[in-house]
Amino acid sequence: RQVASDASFHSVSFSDTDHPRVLITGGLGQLGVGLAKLLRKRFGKNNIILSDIRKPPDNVFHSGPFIYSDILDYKNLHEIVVNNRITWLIHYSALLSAVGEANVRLARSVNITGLHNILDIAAEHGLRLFVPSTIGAFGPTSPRNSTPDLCIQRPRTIYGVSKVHAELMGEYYHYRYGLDFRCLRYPGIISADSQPGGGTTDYAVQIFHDAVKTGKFECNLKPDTRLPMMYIDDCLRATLEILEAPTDTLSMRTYNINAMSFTPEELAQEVHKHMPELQVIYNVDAIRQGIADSWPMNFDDSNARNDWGWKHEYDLPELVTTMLNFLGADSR
Ligand code: AKB
Repeated sequence: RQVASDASFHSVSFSDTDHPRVLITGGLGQLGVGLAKLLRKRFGKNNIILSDIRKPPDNVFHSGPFIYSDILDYKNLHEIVVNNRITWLIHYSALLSAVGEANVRLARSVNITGLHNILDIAAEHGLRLFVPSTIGAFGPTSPRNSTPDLCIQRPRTIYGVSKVHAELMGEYYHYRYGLDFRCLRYPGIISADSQPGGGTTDYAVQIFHDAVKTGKFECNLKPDTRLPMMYIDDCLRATLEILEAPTDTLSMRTYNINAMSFTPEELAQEVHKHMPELQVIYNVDAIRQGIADSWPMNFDDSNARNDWGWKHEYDLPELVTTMLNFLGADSR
């Protein structure tokens, strides 16, 4: 764990030292690039470092600092934090719900062992740490309509179990070591220019791509499966807001946030208003359906609204119009 004395030679150089210096792990997933863009606007391009174990596409590589980081490699992570004088860590690396069930060992290692490295590094260097949690941190014995911040959490996916673990460990480190841990439970996030990977709520992204490309959509959940959802711009803004919230406004360290709840049928009806020719068929995937049936249908985010002023901007009609415009559909 020794860092070479000339390490700063290899580090990304910063022009603006007044702002936080942010490392985003899992940066090439659904949310990292969008969050980096938002944070770079606010804090300066060079203060935000995206990281992942994958090779970035050209446009991402040229848009600001990118670095290789493997959250399972403590030394690598430690060097990055030291060499780049990181002050905020945003931990997006995780396997999502459906893909986690297909690979429990890998999910356990990335989502739990990886988090332990992140927590230790954040505590050791006094970082502000943001870790997203999810509606998936609840389970069949949680109240589903509506689900408050504090209630029974007995998820039945490795993803959910790892996220409850992250919430509890982050809060424990906060109370035990003073770690500035901040956590939002995201609903299903819908984005046009970045694809989610292996989630149960992904149908609500796929429908737009298929509607525009082929005019046909095969849904892997039942038509009446209600889940909380949010447009990506709201999600990224909420993340920036909790990161910037003054400490004395936070009565908790883990908050539900929400924007809307809908079923596949309701989403399809809204898309039909713009594209009446869209064909939707239902071909239910038992694993995904089982997961969705154990998750909240409506999410109570009143604490986020009261404590630090959370307010969503996109509801269902706005979401559908925005997605179709973005994907270049002939919106009527
Ligand atoms: C998933 O479906 O696994 C994620 C989530 C709701 O956390 N999108």
